[in-house]
Amino acid sequence: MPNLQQFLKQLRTVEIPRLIKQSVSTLNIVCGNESADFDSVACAISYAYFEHAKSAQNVYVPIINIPKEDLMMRRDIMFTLNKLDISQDLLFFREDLMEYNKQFNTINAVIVDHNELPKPTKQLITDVIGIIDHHADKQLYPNANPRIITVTGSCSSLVTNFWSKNLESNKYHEALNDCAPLLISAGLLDTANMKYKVENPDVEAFKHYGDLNIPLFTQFDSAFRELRSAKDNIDGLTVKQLIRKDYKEYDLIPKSLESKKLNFGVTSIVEPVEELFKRFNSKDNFFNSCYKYREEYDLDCLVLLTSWNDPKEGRFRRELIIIPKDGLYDTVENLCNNAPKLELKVLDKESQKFVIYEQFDLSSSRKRIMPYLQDVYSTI
Ligand SMILES: [Mn+2]
Repeated sequence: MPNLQQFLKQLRTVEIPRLIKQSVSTLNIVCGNESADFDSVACAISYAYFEHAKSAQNVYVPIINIPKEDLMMRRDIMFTLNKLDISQDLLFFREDLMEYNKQFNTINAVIVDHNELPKPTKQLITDVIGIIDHHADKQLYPNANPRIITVTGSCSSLVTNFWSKNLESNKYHEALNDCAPLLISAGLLDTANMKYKVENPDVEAFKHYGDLNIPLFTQFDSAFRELRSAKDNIDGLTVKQLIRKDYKEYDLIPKSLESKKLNFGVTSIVEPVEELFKRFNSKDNFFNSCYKYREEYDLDCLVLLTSWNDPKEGRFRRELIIIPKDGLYDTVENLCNNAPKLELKVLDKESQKFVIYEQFDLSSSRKRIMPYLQDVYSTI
């Protein structure tokens, strides 16, 4: 069996050209979500590799659902890929998916770490044939097989556990040994070194990892420290890169058809806005870049979700910053005013431009905030 690096190389240079040459009409892909965080990348690549371990005839192309140039901002992912000697050129991105969409009649996708196709790729994919995910179930694609949607800290744990049950033991262990650095990294980051949001499937997956002979990753404490500092390193990024580093778009659907559907771009950032103002020279500079981004991506509102450990106060903190476009400021501010669960308190605002809230509900990250705001928007 080829190692992970060889597998990826063969896909691009041998397997996909062979399908095209033989005029095969269907391509199978495994697609992570459009934030392309470590979990999504690890799940997509590992799932495809396990399929190959099951049968060399099974061609599944793992897609990282962002433009290729956006990967370098995810320094945690780059860290582990470097250790595996996998360069960006061996991976598959949204550009590749757009190509395959032209070359194949049908694109069937196993989607991992999400359970609804995101806007940017919806029109590129014919059908969803499998789902493994840990987000709230949108009840779509009832015929997907597998269709596993379970609460876990990390979706990577579900991928590991699924294949442990669906692959012969020796094949499973051989393949796991090769993709475990990806799965372990995702698991450690998603659970803060198995201390946070840990559920039974995570515990089960980490039992599998513990026996592997890859000390760089199975010494979990040191691996987590290195990954975390790589992930939080935002030095040298532009505001646009910072926004795109961990980013998702959402449509908020209104209660009545007279109201407007809102297109939100939502990014998670690891520093408070005060630090970002300093980092990008001034508050004005920073916000001007944000306005520019909102225009470029044609958003109704850009939302920044910051979170950090505040050493002065000795606690974890969150902020939520709304930057609505002209004419929608009142609508979005009203939405936040009707979201008591988030415990928002205004820190600073400039009418018709932005509001900076501190968010005292610390348990809600983007994964919970956005479905909640959707609920609120559909009732006001
Ligand atoms: Mn995830």
